[in-house]
Amino acid sequence: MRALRGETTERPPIWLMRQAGRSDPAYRALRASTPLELEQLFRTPELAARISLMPQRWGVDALIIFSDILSPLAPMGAPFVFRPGPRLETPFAGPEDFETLREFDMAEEMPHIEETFRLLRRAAGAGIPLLGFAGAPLTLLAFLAEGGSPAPDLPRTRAFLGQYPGGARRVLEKLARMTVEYLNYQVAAGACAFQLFESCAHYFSRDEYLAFAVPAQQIIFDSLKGTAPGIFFARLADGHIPLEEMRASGADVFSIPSTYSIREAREIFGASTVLQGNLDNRLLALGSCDEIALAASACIESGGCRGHIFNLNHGILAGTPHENVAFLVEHVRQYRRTGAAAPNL
Ligand code: 1CP
Repeated sequence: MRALRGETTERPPIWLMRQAGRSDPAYRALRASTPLELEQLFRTPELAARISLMPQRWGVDALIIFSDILSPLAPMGAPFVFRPGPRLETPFAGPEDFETLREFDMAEEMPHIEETFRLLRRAAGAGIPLLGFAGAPLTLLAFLAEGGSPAPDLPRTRAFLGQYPGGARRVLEKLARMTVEYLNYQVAAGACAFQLFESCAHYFSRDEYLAFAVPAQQIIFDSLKGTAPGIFFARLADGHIPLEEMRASGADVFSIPSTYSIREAREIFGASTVLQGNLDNRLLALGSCDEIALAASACIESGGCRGHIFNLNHGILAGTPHENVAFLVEHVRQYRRTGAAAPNL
């Protein structure tokens, strides 16, 4: 929490995205022991809290709630199932499909979220920050239009945005309002900070991103100002949107790709900006421990232990050896800043 506020820390805190998925043998064993589908698992507080807690054994400094960016779309009338990737039975097409998205009451439809936070806080103890999250509206719209994980050319999403730009703006605003309520609900339930995921950003042109993604992000970060720190993650690295466009979201903290060092990113965002990142997830998957240690130390040095939260460029890749994840967390935990303390931001 001090790093989120831009303060100097002995070492950067570390947490990782999707740590419960794919690479964690404890998670895979729990999945194998329950007949529940993923979407049911998200709605089962005892198990969701147990899964959220699993990364604590590696020594991470924050725990993210086990849920999915697509979860709040179910009570809006668009239930995704995971077989294994996310799938919507009938993908949305025209404005009349998007018109059917309903507003809903968080406490009535998502009580498992509050209960999962409550159980997680009790099990984790008072000292560790809990993180909430949500998907950014344009990313959610792309999942709705494509009916699952979007392919790079986004044919159905582009058709909708191109033919019904006004309708698309209304849908994005509706998704943004829902997301504001959803994140407020998570903060009230115990989230100490939240992350907004614009995971499909790299599939859009710069013009599309500015016209459709940014206004919806702004509604969310503006509305949540003063509640809990908001981290913005946008997957930009393999697209054509410059890093500085992330700033327009109005977030407090930016999670950045590994194409820039933390120091270089500070030149773009401003010296006092709090940044999260950015070890390459491919290096974590494929590198030796020596290579991981070297790159992690360089990343820490670059962040200067001031307003820097250690993370990857994106989530942990499938097939990443569990030992590499444990090694990375331990390496960051063992790091100690040398030299005079950098001034607080
Ligand atoms: O059993 C499994 O294989 C589960 C895989 C899995 C997990 C662990 C999915 C399916 N969702 C989740 C949980 C999840 N999803 C978390 C919880 C925190 C954690 O465990 O660390 C978070 C933060 C997410 C966020 C999420 N879901 C994003 C945004 C982050 C990102 O990857 O950019 C996205 C795009 C999704 C959709 C999703 N969920 C699951 C899959 C396979 C997908 C599609 C991914 C894609 O299309 O790229």
